[in-house]
Amino acid sequence: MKFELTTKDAGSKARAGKIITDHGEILTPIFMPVGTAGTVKGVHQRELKDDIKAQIILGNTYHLYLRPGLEIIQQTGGLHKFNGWDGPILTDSGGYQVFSLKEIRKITEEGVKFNSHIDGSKHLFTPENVMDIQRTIGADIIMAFDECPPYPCEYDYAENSMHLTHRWLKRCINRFNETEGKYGYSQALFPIVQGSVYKDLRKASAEFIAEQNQAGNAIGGLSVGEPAEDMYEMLEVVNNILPEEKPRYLMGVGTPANILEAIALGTDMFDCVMPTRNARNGMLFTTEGIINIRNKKWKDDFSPIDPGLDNYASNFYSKAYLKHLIKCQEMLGAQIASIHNLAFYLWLVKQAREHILAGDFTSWKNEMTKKLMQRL
Ligand code: PRF
Repeated sequence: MKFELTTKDAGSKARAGKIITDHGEILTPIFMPVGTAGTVKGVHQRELKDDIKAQIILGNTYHLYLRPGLEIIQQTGGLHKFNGWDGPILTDSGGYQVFSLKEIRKITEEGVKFNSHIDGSKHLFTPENVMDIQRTIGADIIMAFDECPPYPCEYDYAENSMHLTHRWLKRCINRFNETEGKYGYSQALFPIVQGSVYKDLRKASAEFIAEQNQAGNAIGGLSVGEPAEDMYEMLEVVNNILPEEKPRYLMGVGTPANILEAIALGTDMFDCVMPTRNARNGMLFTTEGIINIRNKKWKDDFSPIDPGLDNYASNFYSKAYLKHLIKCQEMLGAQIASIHNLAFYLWLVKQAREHILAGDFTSWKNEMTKKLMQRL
């Protein structure tokens, strides 16, 4: 994997760049649709590619390891072959998912013992086996095994947890370096900064992560319930330390406004379930603001979902029709809404990139933020 920095914005820390993987190029800043179980829920690969114009999608180690399991994925030649998406893929390490299991997990120095949410069976994730599992899944970018502390979190817990994440990272890097990709293309490992909402911990973590000299770096432990201002403050500290010549990935963030602010603070990659999860509940992000499509005001609005986007689904279907589908819990409703919201997120980061290149990013961002968060 390689990263080229194309342009730095004069009025903010925003950057435009290009990530080059063996499965294709990614123009940054970028949003990555979440495909937890090897599928972006409700969206065909052809729609992802041609309608949404996704450049990279996510998969998740925890879910893929439990189902369909590594044997099937290895047998088919990796996740790209299995799901038919031949563009870049990133897998999260499973740590975050395991931690959200709460009652059914135990953290030790060795790793995390957990019970499957599917059948209760017992499993152990360690930094080593999580590297092996991600080698087998075969994503282009794989994530280190980390602990994401909850919010709020006492200083002592956050500090100990950060050191554990750092020790685990060393073990991840050792295993990663001892092994190689199984399917003939290369993989990059991104370490993850932690440290909760404590500036000195974030600084120490970012310094440790930067020293590991991997191809890119990630920022975890944010957007877990803390005020947005705290998240921006942590991002400022961390992005000042993480090397400029490598991509910075903010994990699990966020609203359109969060993403624009994080771009302004020098972040390049994002993922979040928000566009697809909210779509299934009828909440649409549009170029004019937020729509609750279940609201009766849309029942006879036959205008396209969002003529401000140039993709098929957002222009072909009317608001009234989508309201009807969602109201009746028709599968097609969830599909159209998911495609639309993802197309919007991809449009947003593309616009951000174009305004960074054009040199008017900050004024565009300020106008856009006001518009995007208003409810229509
Ligand atoms: N760690 C990992 N994945 C994550 C997070 C994290 O801290 C977050 C936090 N927003 C989302 N996904 N490994």
